[in-house]
Amino acid sequence: MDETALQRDFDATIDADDRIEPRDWMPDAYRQTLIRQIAQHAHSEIIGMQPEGNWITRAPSLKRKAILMAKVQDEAGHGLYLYSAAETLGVSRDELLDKLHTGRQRYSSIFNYPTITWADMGAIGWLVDGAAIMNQVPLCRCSYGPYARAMIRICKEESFHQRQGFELLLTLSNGTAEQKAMAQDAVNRWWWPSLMMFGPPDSESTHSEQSMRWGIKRFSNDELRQRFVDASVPQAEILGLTLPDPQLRFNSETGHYEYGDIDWSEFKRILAGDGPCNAQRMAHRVKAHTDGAWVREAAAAYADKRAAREEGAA
Ligand code: FAQ
Repeated sequence: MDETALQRDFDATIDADDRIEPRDWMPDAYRQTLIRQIAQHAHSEIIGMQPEGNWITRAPSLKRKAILMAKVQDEAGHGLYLYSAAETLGVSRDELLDKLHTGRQRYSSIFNYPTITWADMGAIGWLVDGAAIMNQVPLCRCSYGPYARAMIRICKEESFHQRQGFELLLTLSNGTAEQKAMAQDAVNRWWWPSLMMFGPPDSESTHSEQSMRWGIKRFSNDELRQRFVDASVPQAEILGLTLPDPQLRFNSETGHYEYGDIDWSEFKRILAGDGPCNAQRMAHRVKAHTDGAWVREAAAAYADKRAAREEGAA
């Protein structure tokens, strides 16, 4: 088939809301957009282990430690499914990691903030995982099959993460005055960065229009951000905590909560590499990769040995 016919088939698959699979022809721009987004998503999961990993040794009880360890391991698992999904597009994991380590691919802005108290574990679960779910549930219907399928399991796990964060904050909020103040302080610090996770406003989102046409994104950044605000306000009331936005108010005509201005200059600073923890996150990630070289070499040597043994036996 010539390129025009291939493009016609591709367009028909997208229009019919069917899935594109790895062996199907796809336009190069579609492939590159998916590689960018899936890689950025995978990197976010892996870098996202750091802020919470910081508290594993300091969790206040064995139960909380076990929960936090399981959550951080889940994030590693998500990273692995997502790297595998990206590999189906013809890139290698080494290539993707190299791009992360040399600043040629991004990870989510949210993971450049520090986790300074135990309550941050609750705020991350409730708000960061909550925002992640809001953004990722529609990705279960993404037009690219391997990404959509990976998202199904990821969303189930994120849903558990969100509930554990909510429960942690609820416990603190119903605890001593000091514990409640710690929960409130964490929510104050994580609320605005969580809103930024959805990406720039639609008017400045370079990729949204095309990604929505391709069925990669199903909703715009602002639509998902609004859904998140609408879902979070009643949850904050149940928690007995406030959200740090004096302009937050319910508009009975639209049925949505209106919120104050997001500080997009802070978002841009973080994307440019100048957030509170950008340098620390990258240095830690590169060191972990370098320190783990012997594990990768040993695994490869073992696989070679096994393959040679199996070949000999055959
Ligand atoms: N951070 O044109 P758009 C998680 C960049 S997983 C950094 O709107 P797009 C789980 C964007 O890349 C969190 N950069 O872009 C967890 C583009 O840059 P470029 C990650 C951002 O792709 C929880 C430029 O701005 N989730 O949290 C951000 O259409 C707890 C223009 O933006 C995903 O990755 C940002 N927040 O929409 C783990 C979900 N936003 O390449 C551990 C999948 C935008 O032109 C603990 N990704 N940029 O230089 C998506 O849905 C989309 O990629 C968006 C951005 C919505 C993030």
